[in-house]
Amino acid sequence: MTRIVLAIGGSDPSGGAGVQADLETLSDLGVRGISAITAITSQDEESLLSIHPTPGDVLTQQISTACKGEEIAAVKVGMVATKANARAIQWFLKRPEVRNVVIDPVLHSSSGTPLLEPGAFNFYRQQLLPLATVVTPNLAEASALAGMQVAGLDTMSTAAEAIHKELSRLRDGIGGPMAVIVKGGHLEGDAVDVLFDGEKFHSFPAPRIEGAHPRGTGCRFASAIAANLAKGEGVVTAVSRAKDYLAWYIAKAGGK
Ligand code: PXL
Repeated sequence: MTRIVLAIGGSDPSGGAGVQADLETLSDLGVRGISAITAITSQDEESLLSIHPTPGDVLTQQISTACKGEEIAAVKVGMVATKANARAIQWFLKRPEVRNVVIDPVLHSSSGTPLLEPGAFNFYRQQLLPLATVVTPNLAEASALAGMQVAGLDTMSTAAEAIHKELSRLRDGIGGPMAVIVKGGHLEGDAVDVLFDGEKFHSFPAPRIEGAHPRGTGCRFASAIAANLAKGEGVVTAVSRAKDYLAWYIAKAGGK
């Protein structure tokens, strides 16, 4: 049976990032992707021209209709855009049957444009993120979430533990394992990611692939984790295989 993964995020018409990249990844990994759009963006490799958020009730309708009668094996959340959307997603993630939730805490585009309205940050962090099974901040997002400068392996571990601690405290009766993985893709040298699952640290080193810097690697990484969780893999295996997928994707995009 083909597993179904719901991708919630922004539309990127160029297909480099956003829900289009999510659906491509899910298809590559042999699961069926369904989707709900939080914002319509106009962008390509060079620039982000506009962002038009979806009203919260329209997002709720999309999620309800996409999931009607379906068994959802995993959910991936990317760009959320507004507080109204964060509320709509929170409502959905609190359903008892929802499991395997991967949240990529997208705060800014690669060019620095906010992809979450600043007034929504506290709600997002306190009400939405604790509903995740896996959270995948990059260095800048980990810095914002942990309230510290994250710039190397030591600080990545400290931040992963601090974010995990805060989210565990806020989980308020939500069971099941939770992991925070801080992505080191923007560091010099090897692309090492650091995961903390509440008990142990795991590091995922990967040689840097020179020559290619495709957009949307964060979207694809989180979607690949969601696809692997949907197939029944544990978190560490799901992340490790998502790294393999990303290496393949970056090499295909022109890396060496
Ligand atoms: O990679 C973050 C991201 C997520 N979702 C959308 C985006 C971007 C980055 O530009 O445009 C829609």
